[in-house]
Amino acid sequence: MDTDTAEQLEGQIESHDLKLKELFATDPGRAAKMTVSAAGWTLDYSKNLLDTQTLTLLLKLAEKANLKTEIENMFTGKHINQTENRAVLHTALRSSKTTGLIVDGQDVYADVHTVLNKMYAFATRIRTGEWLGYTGKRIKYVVNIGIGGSDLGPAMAYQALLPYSKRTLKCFFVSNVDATHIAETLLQVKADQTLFIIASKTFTTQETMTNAQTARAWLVSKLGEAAVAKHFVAVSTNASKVAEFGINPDNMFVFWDWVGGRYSLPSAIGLSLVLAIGPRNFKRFLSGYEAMDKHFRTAPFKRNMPVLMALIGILYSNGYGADTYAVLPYDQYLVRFPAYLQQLDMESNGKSVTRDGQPVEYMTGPIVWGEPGTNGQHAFYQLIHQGTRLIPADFIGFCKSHNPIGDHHAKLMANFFAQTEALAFGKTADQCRAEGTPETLIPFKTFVGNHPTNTLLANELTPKTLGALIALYEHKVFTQGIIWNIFSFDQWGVELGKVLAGKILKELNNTSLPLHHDSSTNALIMRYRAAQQIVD
Ligand code: G6Q
Repeated sequence: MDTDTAEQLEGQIESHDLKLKELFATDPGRAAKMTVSAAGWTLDYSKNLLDTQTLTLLLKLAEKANLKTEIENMFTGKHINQTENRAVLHTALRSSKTTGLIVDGQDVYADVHTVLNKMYAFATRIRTGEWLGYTGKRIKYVVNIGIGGSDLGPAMAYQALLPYSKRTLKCFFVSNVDATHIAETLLQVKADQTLFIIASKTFTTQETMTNAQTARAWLVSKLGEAAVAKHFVAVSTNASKVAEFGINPDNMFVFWDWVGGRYSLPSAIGLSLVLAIGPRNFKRFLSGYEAMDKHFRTAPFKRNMPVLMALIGILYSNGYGADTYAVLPYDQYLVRFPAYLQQLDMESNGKSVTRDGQPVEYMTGPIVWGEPGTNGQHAFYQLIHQGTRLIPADFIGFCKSHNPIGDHHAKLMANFFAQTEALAFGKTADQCRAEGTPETLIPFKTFVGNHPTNTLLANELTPKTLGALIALYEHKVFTQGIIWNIFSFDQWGVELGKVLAGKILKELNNTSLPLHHDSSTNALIMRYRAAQQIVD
């Protein structure tokens, strides 16, 4: 990050001490000026601690980081994932272009569309009943077995787009290596009507392969070995491992090493979603992504939604020292969206080394958390309103509901609008007094306000608006990574634990192996080993 500009930003924040109440009072046109629209979404960022000078400095940070060039580098397939020497081309997955992007000798668009067409053809066969299970029954259950990027995206989007899904086809998502996850799922499905999708880029991930083997053994125990071909398909980049598992290569849907796991939902990793919502809706989903991609690539930064959100995030992380931000979707269908964003943001920008391999001297990726409104209001909003920490929040809402029952939606959205108003403007001691609040209670009933929020509003949660929303956050995260001068597309931080777990697994399975860990880890393993001997 350009440290001169960052210092100027800090100075600006200290000397100006912006108050939202004053900013709104002095400029009646503030909301109109600070609202942008793109790809079916409107972002009102006026309730942020921003004035013209602050925004100018933030835009300078983007320019100093050569953001424009870096965006082009990503879209055109330069190897910007340098530590893995890979291009980063998830934007190609949702391009409507069918040819013309040659990267590393590969016609990326053509390959993408070949796989999409294969997914659509397969989904149609399942959905129309042309593809039957081994005993001749229609597929009624889909179990996606994957983890991380091969789970969170499809699980979130399936939930989000339930109103568009074929309700006679129920999808389950198994990720945890804890046997409870697969065991409880298998209790809810029937072997002869279940399709398992083994979703793993590498096809070596411990959790996924363990669950896949358990599912396979379960199916074979019910229907016999010959049934596997009709009930298992794979999504992977690793053809030989898929064949080794016993899945017919015809039933393998490929993707490529330039698709990062957490960016892979619009690739074949979205197969369960295509099965659920059908090819037509999946194409609309991709078109939403594409609309936001175009906006990000072409809009001037001061009207560019992902860039503005990124800069606002940097303002709070680096200027105000905020550790976290909350994502608060006012839509029950988006219940998994915060979890999805946690991976997207925290795995991408949870880095402390610059692209030159030096320790960073400033804060990078924030902690992301959240729950759907209005549930959060009855739980943690207290701390946002009256606690001691600054917690910027993104409020995400829709003008129309998929379930227009009575006045549920009006009530939901009344809360949605009320919360950002209350957070921004608070309630003064005088207002409390005017309501007759006893003097002793005034300190407790006062709201200082000045808590910043973004409001993201769309007409309706549709495949298209969901695609655009995901792309918005992807590009926000990308922009922040560029400004922080970190690599957003690797995830070396997940490796160490995996290696140690492999070693400890051997020690758990073979109790005669000596332990050479620290005294804490040794003692914990010994306690576990001892408990295995105890019979109740
Ligand atoms: C995402 C990460 C990670 C990955 C999982 C699953 O960006 O790379 O979450 O998606 O570890 O990996 P496989 O798809 O290879 O099983």
